[in-house]
Amino acid sequence: MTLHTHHRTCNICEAMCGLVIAHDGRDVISVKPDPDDPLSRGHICPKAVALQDFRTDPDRITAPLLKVNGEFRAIGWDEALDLAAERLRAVQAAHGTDAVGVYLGNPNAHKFGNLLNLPGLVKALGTSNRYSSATADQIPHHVASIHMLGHPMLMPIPDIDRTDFMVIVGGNPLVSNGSMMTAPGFGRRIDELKARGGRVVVIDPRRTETAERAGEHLFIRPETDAFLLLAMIRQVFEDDAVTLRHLAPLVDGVEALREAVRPFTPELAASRTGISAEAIVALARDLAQADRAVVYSRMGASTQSFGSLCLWATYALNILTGNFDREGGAMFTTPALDYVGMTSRKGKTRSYPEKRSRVSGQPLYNGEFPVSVMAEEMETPGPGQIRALVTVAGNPVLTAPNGRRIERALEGLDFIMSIDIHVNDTTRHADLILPGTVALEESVYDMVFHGFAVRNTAAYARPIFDPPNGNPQEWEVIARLTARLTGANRIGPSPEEMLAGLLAAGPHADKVTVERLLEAGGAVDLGPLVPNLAERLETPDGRLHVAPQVFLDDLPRLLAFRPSDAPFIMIGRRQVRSHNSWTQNSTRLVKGRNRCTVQINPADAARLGVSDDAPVRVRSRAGSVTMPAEITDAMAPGVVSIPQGWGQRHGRLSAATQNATVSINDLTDDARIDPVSGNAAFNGVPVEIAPV
Ligand SMILES: Nc1nc2c(c(=O)[nH]1)N[C@H]1C(S)=C(S)[C@@H](COP(=O)(O)OP(=O)(O)OC[C@H]3O[C@@H](n4cnc5c(=O)[nH]c(N)nc54)[C@H](O)[C@@H]3O)O[C@H]1N2
Ligand SMILES: Nc1nc2c(c(=O)[nH]1)N[C@H]1C(S)=C(S)[C@@H](COP(=O)(O)OP(=O)(O)OC[C@H]3O[C@@H](n4cnc5c(=O)[nH]c(N)nc54)[C@H](O)[C@@H]3O)O[C@H]1N2
Ligand code: SF4
Ligand SMILES: [Mo]
Repeated sequence: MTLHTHHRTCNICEAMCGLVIAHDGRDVISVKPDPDDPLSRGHICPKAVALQDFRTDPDRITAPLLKVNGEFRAIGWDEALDLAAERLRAVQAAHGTDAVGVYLGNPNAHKFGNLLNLPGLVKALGTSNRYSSATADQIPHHVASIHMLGHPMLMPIPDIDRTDFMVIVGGNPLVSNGSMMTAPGFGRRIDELKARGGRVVVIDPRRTETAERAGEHLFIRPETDAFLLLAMIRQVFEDDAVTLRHLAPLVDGVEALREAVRPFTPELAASRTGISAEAIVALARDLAQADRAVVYSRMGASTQSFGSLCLWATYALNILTGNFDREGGAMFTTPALDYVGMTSRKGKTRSYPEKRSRVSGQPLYNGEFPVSVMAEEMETPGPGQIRALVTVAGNPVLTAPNGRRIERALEGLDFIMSIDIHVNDTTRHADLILPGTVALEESVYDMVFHGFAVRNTAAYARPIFDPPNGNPQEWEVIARLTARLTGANRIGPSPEEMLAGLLAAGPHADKVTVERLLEAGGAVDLGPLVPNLAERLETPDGRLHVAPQVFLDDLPRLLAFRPSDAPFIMIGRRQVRSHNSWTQNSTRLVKGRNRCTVQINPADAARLGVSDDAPVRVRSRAGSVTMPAEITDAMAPGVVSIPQGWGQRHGRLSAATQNATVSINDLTDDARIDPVSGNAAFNGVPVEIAPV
């Protein structure tokens, strides 16, 4: 047996950990962290070891499956691709191009072959009914970037390795390994920050793993973060502590911002957030006085009713305190494959939102509608109604708000086709499933997350194994389907050829080529983030906008906010040993106790007469579930937390967990959105709880 050593980036989550994989050409022998990786520095999590399980998963789809009389049966590739193109075109011929909807799931963001080929497929379909996990997850970030910086993907990234003071609002990077902030080994990064004499303060209705490690935590009532952030901005003005530094010549709107935040006194914020006015003032002062500081907001701040206001206020705080585009603050990457540069909007005036949805008029940004409107767009008759759906690596029945409604809507469609590795709660409704390929069968270059990383690096690796059954790689499935739709007689260049061209056009073309990355084995270091906003800024007028009207217009809605009188407010959480809805088939990840519990504060549990591990019924406007309670003082009183990603109801995907789990999205409500972005408010759901 010959042992081979293979370096590659793990592409399950955004952290991009460097792996060293030993294999014999047939099987993986070991998966170890790469201590020399300049970004992950020897960090991995348990999911990396499971990469081999996704390949050998006995429940994986390994041939195209066609549903005949309610049962899936394997068919050949040519038949499958012809049929897919024929059926999709037939629906469009009968009902118009928008009658085909497209949903692109989260794994696509991590698969560069898909990222390079999906735009062609979407263009061939020509539909405006487009959705993705990104429109479940992060529209407020894009909306803030569009209106303030001019480009949806130009993201301010916390320079955690050089900051002295970090405020984390609604993110749990110790578990998630960071999002819109690729920062593998976050725990070590917190420890190093503290060892430099710095501080990390976590704002969260749950005392999270990150809060424990940081050592400083403030409980906040769900969905009230905008009050806190705007009161902090007000305090910075009040203290005359605004310092724009090198950005002063670029910034517009400071006076408008000062006016806009006037009503947000520390006292008002205290009454809404549950954090004392003194603590709010102190937090603002500590932030303004720290030499290098940064505020970072994620899921808890963005997937809630005031998500856009939270992200705007987060950017604004970093700008006003002189921490934008500056070492130790919020900075901008210079990735070797520069997606922002490739899709530059400099000098182009556009109006936003680009469009509004047909049924409820929700905004469209970046060419994709919020997933919160997907069900109504399938259910509501009329021109433009979705009558057929294409999903690629997605599972909206478990991951979109009010997933049961999506499931019912799927049952009414004329045709569904999916590219996936599993029959899951969504693809089981498909008429046709084309098998995708998994990480170790594909080459890997991270097109998206280098753009969000706390350090500039680049890495590329080729596949280790061939796909099963002589199947094509997933990018090729997408390309071949596209060719069937357009009538082209050949497919375009391979992802590797495209990558070579894109790297050659990027800012590190002298150092980073496909050959050099292959030679290097692991990741190549391109250094820490550097101040570059003056060149990166993409607004049509070349200015940095700190008070765009779209956010100011939403402030009356915030001021009108009153705490819900529901007995409990539900929020979500992530867990180290699962990734969204699809890693639950790896026994090594799911074994052990049932982690799908509703966490509840001891005083609340006592009041309800609920004991630890006892089943409770959780009910919302959208639905109800029964699950075990987990009593913990990590929860703020009146708030309960349910993990996302569970509730697999079909096939071995559910059996493998050995436990009856529930989907949080049976409870979330597609009517609860942030109207500025249309993003679902997954957090802050009013619920009732009763023992069963
Ligand atoms: N309540 C609540 N809901 C949430 C969230 C939350 O925090 N709370 N989080 C939201 C967020 S941030 C996200 S990103 C979304 C995720 O939402 P989705 O993208 O819809 O869900 P995933 O679980 O990532 O599903 C991915 C699907 O891809 C398939 N898959 C995995 N790997 C591959 C592959 O290599 N190729 C192919 N073709 N298929 C593959 C899996 O079988 C799975 O069916 O969920 C959102 N939903
Ligand atoms: N292990 C693991 N890692 C993952 C994933 C996974 O499923 N598993 N998913 C990946 C994906 S797709 C994403 S998008 C990222 C997400 O990365 P994160 O945003 O870091 O992930 P979450 O754990 O959802 O963190 C959200 C936090 O917000 C808190 N919260 C809820 N509501 C509120 C509120 O109103 N205000 C405040 N201040 N906080 C609130 C929750 O208690 C929780 O701690 O993680 C990625 N990494
Ligand atoms: S943290 Fe993310 S990238 Fe790193 S090993 Fe785990 S799943 Fe892979
Ligand atoms: Mo996500």
